[in-house]
Amino acid sequence: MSSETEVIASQLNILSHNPLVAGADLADLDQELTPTSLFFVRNHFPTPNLELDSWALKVEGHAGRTVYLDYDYLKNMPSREVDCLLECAGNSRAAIQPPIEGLLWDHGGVGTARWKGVPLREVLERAGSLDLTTDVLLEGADRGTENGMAEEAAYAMSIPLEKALDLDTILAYEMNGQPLLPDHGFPVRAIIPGWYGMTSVKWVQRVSLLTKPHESFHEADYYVYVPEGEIDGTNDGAKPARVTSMAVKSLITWPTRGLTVSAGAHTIRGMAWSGEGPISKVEVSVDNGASWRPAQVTRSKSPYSWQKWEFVWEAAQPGHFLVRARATDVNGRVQPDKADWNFRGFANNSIHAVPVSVKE
Ligand SMILES: Nc1nc2c(c(=O)[nH]1)N[C@H]1C(S)=C(S)[C@@H](COP(=O)(O)O)O[C@H]1N2
Ligand SMILES: [Mo]
Repeated sequence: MSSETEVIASQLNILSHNPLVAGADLADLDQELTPTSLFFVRNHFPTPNLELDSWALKVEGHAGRTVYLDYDYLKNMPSREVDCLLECAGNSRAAIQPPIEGLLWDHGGVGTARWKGVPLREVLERAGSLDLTTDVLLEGADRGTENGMAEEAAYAMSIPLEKALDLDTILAYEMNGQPLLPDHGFPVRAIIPGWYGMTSVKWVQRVSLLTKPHESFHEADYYVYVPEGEIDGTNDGAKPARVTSMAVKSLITWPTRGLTVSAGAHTIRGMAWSGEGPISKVEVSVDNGASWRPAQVTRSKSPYSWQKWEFVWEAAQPGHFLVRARATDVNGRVQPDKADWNFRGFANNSIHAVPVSVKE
């Protein structure tokens, strides 16, 4: 492990050492901006350690047009700063019944950071005409094989051109005011606001204009919603849908699971977000879902950040309680009691429930 990786790993719960996969404690996720030391890491392959001297971003247009942009060049291009949440599509997977395939994330595979970088659009303009382009490839410098892959390949994802041209889609070189750490994609990573984390490709070394989606293993076979009985896609030939935009979700950061508190007033709190616009309300239930009351939701400066919420609970009676929180976004999407099951357990936004005891 590099010393930077050790620092990151020391404050997170490690699900895998190499490749590093590590998540935060839910109780630590109650700030609008997540400190880098508490920001989850999700690597599919070993972390590449890249040297700036020999690094340049390869930008491929159509008809063989290629340009290379080095780190200094990128840093001198017009920059943009976005506060953006990233959530791993597998976050909250451990809570799913019946069980699913994949790393058992608790709820700590999410965080919000301040990212600074170059709009991807500006980089694409260096690649010449976009006329034929339908999708844009983002390829990482990390490579390997994992379960299900036919051969070794780089981690790579494509995104639709429309998403690539959004001014808030950036190639970031800073996280929370510092150069990226190796595990978060140094020197440059993509930030794709509103989508689950898998397309925010780290260690980006190649950007390419495409005339159809890339269909890498991770894009076409892994980050897809596989229903039961359709696991190899041979049933009717239809491909399972890709995982893209984040579902509406809230998590309770206090109380923590199993806590005992004394009777009296307590402030229940947590964070809420959606990939499709701000949160319009969060409701809390302390009576097993029989009644719901509105929490106070803080407004966020950024449309891609999460929002803090709070609810004062007058816990008069001793006993055992199940605290729940349910978020709704501006488009009217509501967090479900139980999210639809899929083989890899992606996008689990089932209502979070926390058992708490109240003593005299
Ligand atoms: N090159 C590369 N980019 C990647 C990954 C990866 O394994 N390799 N993991 C993706 C996934 S699944 C997620 S959730 C986010 C996590 O970003 P973080 O580790 O900075 O939190 O990075 C994405 N970008
Ligand atoms: Mo992820």
